[in-house]
Amino acid sequence: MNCPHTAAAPADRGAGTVVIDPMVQDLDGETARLRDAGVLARIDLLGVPAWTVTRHAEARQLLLDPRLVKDIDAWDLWRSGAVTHAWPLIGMIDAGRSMFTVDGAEHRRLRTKTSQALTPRRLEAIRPEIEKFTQELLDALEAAQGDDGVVDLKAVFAQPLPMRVVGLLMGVDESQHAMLTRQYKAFFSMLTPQDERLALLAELDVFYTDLVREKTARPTDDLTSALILAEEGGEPLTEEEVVGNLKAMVAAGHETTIGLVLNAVRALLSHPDQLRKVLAGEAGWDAVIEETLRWDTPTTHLLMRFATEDITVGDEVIRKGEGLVVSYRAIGRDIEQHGADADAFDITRPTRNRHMTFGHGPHICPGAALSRVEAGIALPALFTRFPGLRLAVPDEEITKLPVMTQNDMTAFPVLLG
Ligand code: STR
Repeated sequence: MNCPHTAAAPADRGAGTVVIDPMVQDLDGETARLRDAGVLARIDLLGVPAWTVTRHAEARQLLLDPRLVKDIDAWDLWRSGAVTHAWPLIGMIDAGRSMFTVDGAEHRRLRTKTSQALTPRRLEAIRPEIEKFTQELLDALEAAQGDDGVVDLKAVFAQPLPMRVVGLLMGVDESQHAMLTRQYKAFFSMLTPQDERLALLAELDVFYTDLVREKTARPTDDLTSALILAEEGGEPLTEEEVVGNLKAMVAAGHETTIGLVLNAVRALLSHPDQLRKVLAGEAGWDAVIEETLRWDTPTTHLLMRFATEDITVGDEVIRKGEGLVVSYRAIGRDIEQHGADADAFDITRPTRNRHMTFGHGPHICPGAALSRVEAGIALPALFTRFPGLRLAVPDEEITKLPVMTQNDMTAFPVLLG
């Protein structure tokens, strides 16, 4: 086995190690292998060993366990120098100080304003804007049809919509959206050489720091400005913390919702009986959204947490200093949680709301309600405007991007009908 990033010998990995494929050539096969490897499975991430949890109940428990932390300095492989910035996934963990990387009381301090800004009630205020963006992008879809009628639903619709929404929320000017889309695409792609990835992350840091300084000088009514302004009697966030939160919000807000919208469209087009039910009003769009979140999770693997003590899970022990990934795709397919037909897409499934795709515990996704609002607007608007929407290629020809943590497709060519 090739392990360029650690000194650990392959023999240390154990026989049951599932090697996560950076090219994402067989996501369903890999998910099944993870499930078969156990509740807690050993995985190999580009030569770096870690644990992953593959079951709903145990993940829920671990996500509430204060002995697991986000602080990279709790990772033996990092402290020993075995993992360095040469590892292509380091940017998923060493992402600066933010609500994504800090735990405990400090975490609450970093996160409170963001979660307050993203409650369903507060989001009602921007619903008209999301509807407007959606209509504009539906027009753009129509205009972008090639001579053969084919148009890429990803590039023209599913990708720009979440970027506009998170841009509006955080106060990122539209002139920067194409740059951010390009940078995040390169950040997530495993085809990007690591020196380029580190360079683009440094560029993004400069961009976000400039933005925070500008908002400090001239606050507006966006969430970035709110994060800068101190709570009455409270301690303000530092510049680094505001930058960290802003980075996390833009990265998460734009990448994951693309997956949710596209995966839902794909699931419906490949399950016409279920699409018919929704269009006939026999099932709601909320059912489509929740079942898509469970069945085809936007995040396949969430990196990473570290054990500050030995933690026993069934027959296995996560040793102090070892890393744990949460494999949300495998968790969504957990038979114990969702029944023997967990691999089937079924919007009428009784457990469809009982998924854990947004995580659990203190770090549960603060943008969950926002993504549901976005998908809840985008999906019905798309199928109302284009009731004859269909794939322009056979479903098997849709390819995944070479991204190890997100479930994202290269393109989604459709005919609007
Ligand atoms: C990308 C790089 C960066 O600058 C900041 C962050 C922090 C938030 C992370 C984001 C990352 C990658 C995608 C994540 C997001 C939080 C939610 C999102 C992991 C590392 C998901 O895929 C769930």
